[in-house]
Amino acid sequence: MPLLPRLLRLVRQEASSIYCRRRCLTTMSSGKRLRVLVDMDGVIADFEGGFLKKYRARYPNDPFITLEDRRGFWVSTQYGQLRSDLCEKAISIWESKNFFIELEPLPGGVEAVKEMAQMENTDVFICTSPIKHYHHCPYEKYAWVEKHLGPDFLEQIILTRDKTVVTGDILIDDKPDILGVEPNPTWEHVLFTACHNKHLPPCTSHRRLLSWADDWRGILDSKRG
Ligand code: UMP
Ligand code: MG
Repeated sequence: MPLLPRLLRLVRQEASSIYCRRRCLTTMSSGKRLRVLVDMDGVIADFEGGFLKKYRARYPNDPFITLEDRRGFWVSTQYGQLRSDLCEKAISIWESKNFFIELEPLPGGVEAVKEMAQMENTDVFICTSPIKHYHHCPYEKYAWVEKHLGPDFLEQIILTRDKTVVTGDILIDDKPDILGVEPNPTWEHVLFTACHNKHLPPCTSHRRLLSWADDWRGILDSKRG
């Protein structure tokens, strides 16, 4: 590698390691840092909108479900109920190359996450589940974060199919039931409203964030010691 890019990389690595050490010292001295886990699909990246657009383009003669009529977290399940062959057709959309990287950001999400990351005593992680068809999805999730949140945010990505084993104070996520091997996750799940969950009855165990225009700052403040 030529000298200048190598030097730039070293400077960036060193800056990042100084930053990590500083954050670690703050945590040890006060223990007051807030750790926020932010989901990607359905929270900052428009999975449902991106799916519907590409599904209709690829299968113009097949029935589809409007976002208004979406019910239940699993798109493939609802399409399978519409007609059994549509389950596989739905899956073929998000298994395709460029599906995840081309998702549009949801309104205000990128700005909110960037603002959160600048807040004092606050650590933000993008906590997202990749699909098991791994050929494109994990790579494209990293590329999406780099494109919309910047290269420094690559440090903040947690790819996991089990979010219950990740520790944090808050998990902002559109999936109503987040289950895994840990029966008592450390985080409070704040349900982010999406087309598939907006009809669910108010649930006493979840606070909701209706959109990024809603009071996310207040929710974070409520968790600070
Ligand atoms: N997903 C499916 N099937 C569906 C809908 C979504 O496999 O019917 C995938 C896409 C994402 C993941 O990779 O589920 C959702 O991730 P989280 O937003 O829960 O992290
Ligand atoms: Mg999600």
